[in-house]
Amino acid sequence: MGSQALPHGPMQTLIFLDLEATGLPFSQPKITELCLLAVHRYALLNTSVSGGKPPPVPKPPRVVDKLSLCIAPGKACSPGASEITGLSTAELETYGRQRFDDNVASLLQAFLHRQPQPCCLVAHNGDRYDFPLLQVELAMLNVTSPLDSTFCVDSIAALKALEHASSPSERGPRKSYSLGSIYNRLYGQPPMDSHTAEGDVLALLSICQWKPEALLQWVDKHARPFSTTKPMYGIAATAGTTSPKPHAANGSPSHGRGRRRKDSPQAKVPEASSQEGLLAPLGLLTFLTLAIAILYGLFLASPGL
Ligand code: DCM
Ligand code: MG
Repeated sequence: MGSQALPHGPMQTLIFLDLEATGLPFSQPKITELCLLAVHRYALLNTSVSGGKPPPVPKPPRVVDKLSLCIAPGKACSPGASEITGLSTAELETYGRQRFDDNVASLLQAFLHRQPQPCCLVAHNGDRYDFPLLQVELAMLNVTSPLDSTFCVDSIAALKALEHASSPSERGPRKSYSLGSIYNRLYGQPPMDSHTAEGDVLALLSICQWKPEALLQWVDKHARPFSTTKPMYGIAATAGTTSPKPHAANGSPSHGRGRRRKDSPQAKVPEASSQEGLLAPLGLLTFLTLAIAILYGLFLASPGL
């Protein structure tokens, strides 16, 4: 592909990302763990792709940067989330893990600044889950987003395109594009340490190493600015002191993995403000009517008439 045509140029660093959180069915998840794995595009291209059916799981590049943090979410984990992630709010607090605070933003900033630019975050189902969730956690802080000049792509879309290109005429039952299913399809075995942020990030790296050249071409073409990501939910209800960001209330926030709840407190925000908008002109109209009535009364009572 002609990378010269790209407005941002080829992505120099891919940062594989995975978040664990307090979980469904709660509508406003909070992050319990995050892992970022930064890989230079040439390190990814240098993957030795061996034959075999199924091929062996590729070795991860030797030169990578990794940031993995456990985070106290400040609310309960759903039993299901605790079960699959092995994380509970009580344990995270007992072991002194801190909230998603300004220090996390600074760590992200420092981590990103160490990478050759431009950088692109890659997350599986990132468009619907990881990116909006990370965006809302960052929006709750009083800091400039460390991800303002970073790009992002969803690896589900990438792997769909790559698998389709590799066997375009394949027919059969609808395939699952979950991380575990793709991994199993490509390498004939389940990934290790599923639902830990680091385990999922390593599995994601492995599926992206399946066809590194095609993957990078796809990423360069589809990378979008992270700043275009809408927060997963409005922040007024959760962050008492933080004022809501306009795009959180006006956008169409999604909740959890593909779920939407129309009865969330955020959905009521625009209704409330439109009522307030009506009250002001009504008050003015009442005041003017009264003023005219008084003036008319004075006019009639005036002795000169
Ligand atoms: N999650 C959940 N129930 C599931 C799958 C996921 O509650 N069946 C939530 C909790 C996980 C988060 O989504 O921490 C991220 O999912 P994953 O571990 O697949 O990255
Ligand atoms: Mg995960």
